[in-house]
Amino acid sequence: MRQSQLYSPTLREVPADAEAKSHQLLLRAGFIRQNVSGVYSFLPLGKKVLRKIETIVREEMDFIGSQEVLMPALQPSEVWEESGRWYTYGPELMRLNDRHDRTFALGATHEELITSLLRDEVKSYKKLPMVLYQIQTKFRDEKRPRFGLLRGREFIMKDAYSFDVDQEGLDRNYDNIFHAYKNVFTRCGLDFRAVLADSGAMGGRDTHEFMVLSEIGEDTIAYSDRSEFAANIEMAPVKVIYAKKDSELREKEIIMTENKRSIKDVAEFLDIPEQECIKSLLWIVDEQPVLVLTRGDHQINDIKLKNALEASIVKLATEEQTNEILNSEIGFIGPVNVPDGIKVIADEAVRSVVNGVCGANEQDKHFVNVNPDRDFKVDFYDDLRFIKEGDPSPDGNGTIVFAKGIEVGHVFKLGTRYSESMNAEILDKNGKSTPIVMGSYGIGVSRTLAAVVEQMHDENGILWPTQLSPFDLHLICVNPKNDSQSALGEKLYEELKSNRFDVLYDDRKERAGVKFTDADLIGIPIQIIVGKRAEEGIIEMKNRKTGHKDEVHVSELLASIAQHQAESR
Ligand code: 9G3
Repeated sequence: MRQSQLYSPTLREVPADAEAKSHQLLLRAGFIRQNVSGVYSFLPLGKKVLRKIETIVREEMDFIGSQEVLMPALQPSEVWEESGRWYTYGPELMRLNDRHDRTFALGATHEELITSLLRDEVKSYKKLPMVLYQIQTKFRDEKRPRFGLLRGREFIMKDAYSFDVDQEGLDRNYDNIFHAYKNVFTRCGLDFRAVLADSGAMGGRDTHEFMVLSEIGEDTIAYSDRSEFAANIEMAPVKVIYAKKDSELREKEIIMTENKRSIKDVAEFLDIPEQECIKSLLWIVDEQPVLVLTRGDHQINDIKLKNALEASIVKLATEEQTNEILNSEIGFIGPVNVPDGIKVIADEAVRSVVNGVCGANEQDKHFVNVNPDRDFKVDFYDDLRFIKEGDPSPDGNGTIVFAKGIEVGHVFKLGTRYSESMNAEILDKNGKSTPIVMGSYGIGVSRTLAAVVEQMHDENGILWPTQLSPFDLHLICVNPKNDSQSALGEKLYEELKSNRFDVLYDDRKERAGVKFTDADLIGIPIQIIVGKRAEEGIIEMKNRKTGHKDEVHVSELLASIAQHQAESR
C-alpha cells in the first residue's frame, strides 16, 4: 500500500480529552476517529489490526469445535421481557421503536436472543454439547464513556454460548473455552491474568475475568507473587489463620472517648494498634438492619457480604438510620447490648480479638477489654473482608500483590438461568424434559486492541507485535526526488510484495523527519529505509522496538527480514 494513498491522517498534538495512552496513540496514528462520545470509526490501519485479532479469536474458537454464527443487533423486546432483564436494566440498555411502534433493544449481549433461537429447534440431548459464537457489534449506553476503545458505547465483542445437558458438560466446555482464551491473549502478546471474579447480576457460580495488567485498568486484581492464584479484588477469598493472643481476658469497662469516632482516633487515643479495635458498621440488607463487624484495620467487602447473606441489595445504613436503630452515632456503635432483632455478623478476623475495643452504643463512649462470645454474640462468622496486599495467598503459595487490570475477557457458568426463564428444554436420555445448561463467554475485541497498545508503546508511538501489526514492513523512501532512492524504493516495493509481504511504502513527498516520526508513531515493527547509500544497493533495517539499525545490502534483505520478524513476536 502506498502511504501517499493511505487514509490515515496522523495528528501531531494529543487530543485534549484523551487521557489513556492507547486513546491518544490510536487517534494520533490515524487508526481510529471518534464520531460521538464513545462511538468510533476504524480507519484502514485500525481495521487491519482488528481483523488480525478477530482471526486469532476465530482460529482458537474453531479449534475447540465452536461454530460461528451472526445474530442481529436489533433484538425484539419480547425476549428481554421473558428473561426479565427488560425491566432490570436501566438506561444502559439502548432501546428503540420501529415504524410499527414495536419496541426493540440494541444488543448489549445475546443470552436472550440465542436462547430464543435455540429453544424451538434443539429439543434433544443428542444435539448437545454445542458452542455457538459470533463476533459482532454491541451497544451499551455507558454513563461515562472514556479512554477511547477501552470503554465505548458501541464496541466489538466475540460472544460465545455453550449448551449442555448437565453441569458436567458445562464444566467441560468452560474449561475448553478458558484455555482457548489463554491462547488468544498469549498469541496477542499480552501480559494477562485469568482471575476469579464475581458473577454479579449474571447469577451462576464460577466466573473468571481475563485481565490485562495496566495502570489504566479500572479493576484491581489480587494475585500471588509465587503461584497462578489471581482474583478480582471484589471477591478475592481471604484464607488467614489469625493468631489468637493467649493473654488472660480482662474485665470489660466503659470509658469516655469524647469525639473519638474513627478507628484511627480511638486507637491513637488509647495508644493501641487498630487491629485491637472492632469496627462496627450497620448495613441494611434487603431492608433488614445487620451489624457487621471487622477488625479495625480491615475493610468490609460488600460483594462478599451480599453473597454471605444471599441478599439482593446491601447498603450501608445512613447516619439517621444508624441513630434511629441503635440510638447512637455511627462512631460509637458496637456489638455489645445490641437491640433484639438486629443480626450481628463478623469477619473471621474478629474471632481472634482479645481484650478489644468497640463502640458502647452510647455517645462519646467505648468499651475496652471486650471479648467475642463472652461480651457479645455473633450470629455467624464468615470471610467478609477485602483481601490486602501482604496477605498470604489463599492457595497457600506466596503473598498477595495488587495490580490494576483491563478486563478483556469474561467467562460465566450461567446454569439454567436463561433456559428456565425462557423455557429452553430438551429431552434427556431418559426422555425427561430438562432445561439446557448454559455458559456465556465474552472477549472485548476492540478493547483488546486498545489493551495491546496500552501494554506495547513507547514515547514515540505504538510497538505492534509482528502478529498484530497493520503491515509486515514499513518501506520508507527518504527522498523521492532523488532518482536512485526512488528507483530502489519502487524496485523493493514490488519485490517485497511479490514475496508476499504486506508492505506500507512511504512514497510521500514529505521531509525525512516527518516520515520517521510517522513511522515510529504507526509502529510497524520493521522499517526498511532507502536513503543515501541507495546507489550502492545499501538500505537500513530498523527494529522499531529496540531502535537498533543495521545497514544491509539488498541481496541480504529477505534473510534479514526473516530474522527481524522472529525477534518482534
Ligand atoms: C445489558 C447491558 C449491559 C450488560 C449486560 C446486559 C454486562 C450484561 C454481562 C454480560 C455477560 C456475558 C455474553 C458474553 C460474555 C459476557 N453488561 N452484561 O449481560 F442489557 Cl445494557 O454481558 N454476555
